[in-house]
Amino acid sequence: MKSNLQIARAAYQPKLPAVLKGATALQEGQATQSVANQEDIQKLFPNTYGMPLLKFVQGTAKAGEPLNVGVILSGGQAPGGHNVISGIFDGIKNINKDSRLFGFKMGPDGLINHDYIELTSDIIDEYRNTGGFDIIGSGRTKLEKTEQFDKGLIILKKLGIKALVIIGGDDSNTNACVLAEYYAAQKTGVQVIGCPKTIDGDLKNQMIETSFGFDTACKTYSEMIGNIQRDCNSSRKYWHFIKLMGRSASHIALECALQTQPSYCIISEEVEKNNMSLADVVEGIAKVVKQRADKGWNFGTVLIPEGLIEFIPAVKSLISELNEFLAANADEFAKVAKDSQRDFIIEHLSKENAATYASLPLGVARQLTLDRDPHGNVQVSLIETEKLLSEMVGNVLAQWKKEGNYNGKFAAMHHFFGYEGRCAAPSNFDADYCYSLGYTASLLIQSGKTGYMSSVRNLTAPAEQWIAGGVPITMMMNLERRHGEWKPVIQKALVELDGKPFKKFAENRQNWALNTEFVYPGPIQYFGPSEVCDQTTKTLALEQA
Ligand code: FBP
Repeated sequence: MKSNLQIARAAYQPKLPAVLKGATALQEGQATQSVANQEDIQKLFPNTYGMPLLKFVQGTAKAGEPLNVGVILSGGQAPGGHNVISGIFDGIKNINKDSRLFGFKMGPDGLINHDYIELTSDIIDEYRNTGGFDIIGSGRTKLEKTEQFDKGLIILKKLGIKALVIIGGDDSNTNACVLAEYYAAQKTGVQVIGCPKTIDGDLKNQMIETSFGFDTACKTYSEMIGNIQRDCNSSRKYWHFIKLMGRSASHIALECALQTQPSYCIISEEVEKNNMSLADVVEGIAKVVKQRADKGWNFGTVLIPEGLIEFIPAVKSLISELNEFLAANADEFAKVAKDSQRDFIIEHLSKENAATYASLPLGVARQLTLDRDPHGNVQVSLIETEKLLSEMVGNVLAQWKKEGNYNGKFAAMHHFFGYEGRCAAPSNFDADYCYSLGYTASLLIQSGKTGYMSSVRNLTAPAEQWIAGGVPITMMMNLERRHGEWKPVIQKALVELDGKPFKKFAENRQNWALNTEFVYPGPIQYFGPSEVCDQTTKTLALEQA
């Protein structure tokens, strides 16, 4: 059964850039280069390196051949994935009504294991403008071995698939790039196109203004933070420590801070730049708790980016040595009994890193030695930083109390907002943006392109004026250490400390800390005036201002 909102939402027709509504032609821009390590990246991607930027402009109508297309949802869920798929579907059907779309199930595994479903109009209509990735499911398997590519090719050929669209974040689009290169080198005739997804907001650059899902996820978390702030401003007895998803970059925490004006917000990139220790971070929070207590306010909110721990320089150096050590000594480490693992690690690390490791609370230290995800990332969502920080703040305050420097009350509540927002029904912005990304992907496929990411820009203007095209994925690549080896990967976009969103936050945070200036944004609105329903994130608005 569907709610009335779901029924109304299913009928929503996402907006498209004006240029995509009629016949299009492709305009080629300048040849491109990778963001770093140009020579190495060119050597690794001889067939897909240096391609030009692409932009769709008005063209003349021509009959299109039917296209069979495959699609994969890859990595963490992000609101709007279903609209990318419906955009591809409508795009290829518009090219030729006999075109067909196949969805590979549960991420890249579906391609390797030949587990797929044909996405017909009945299925697509069920999922238009809905959140989640459940239409075909998602997964994090890394596509990197030629056996995987060859197995995938068998099913692609069997289904007559001309192109595969990989909807994913930086790691998954890295997969898309590697696959595009391999299929081009093997002259398979199969194209690969990427679409920029991730709530984390760290897949962005000049040509990709934002990844989809960031808008809806941040608005959903900000609604919940606002509700908590209203609660804590009503009872005035708790400090709420709220951890927010965002594995590496702090874009989500920053955007939520701009939307809700909390008492305190940590930005990991600033912690790293200022070479702060965990104790420094804790002291920063404790000072604000004390300043507010001096005013009689024993309440407030602290926003914590999920990736914080990896940005504390001492911990970062520890993780990088641990990664190398664990990659080289996996078998030996697996044989060590659980209760001896801590000592084993301490014995084998350099003196400085061993000391950092020994100073970490047991749970955090243990998490750092557990399995990485398939892309080599520490699974930071499993580290309870919100509890760790509040406990440490409590200790500092207790000490200050003993010394007669603090006279307040400190009671903490903990929250982790991540999964609550990743499958929310997409905001109008994400519904429109995703649909346009999918539609653009279908046109890139028709134009015979491979190794491109679908790009829709000019996003703070009305959708009519958005610019659609493609950006070579190799342009975003650099080399990074993964699992103890140098690998080509898409460069992550971290929060820029000289960027407008951070500056706006930095100018205001003192005021938000010392004067309760909470904002309660309320829930996402789908129907109503444009200034209520179609606003972009503050991050995007400030970046484009
Ligand atoms: P992507 O980078 O794949 O978009 O995933 C982002 C994310 O939501 C992070 O914010 C979070 O750390 C991670 O996924 C959690 O992953 P999982 O759902 O696999 O536990």
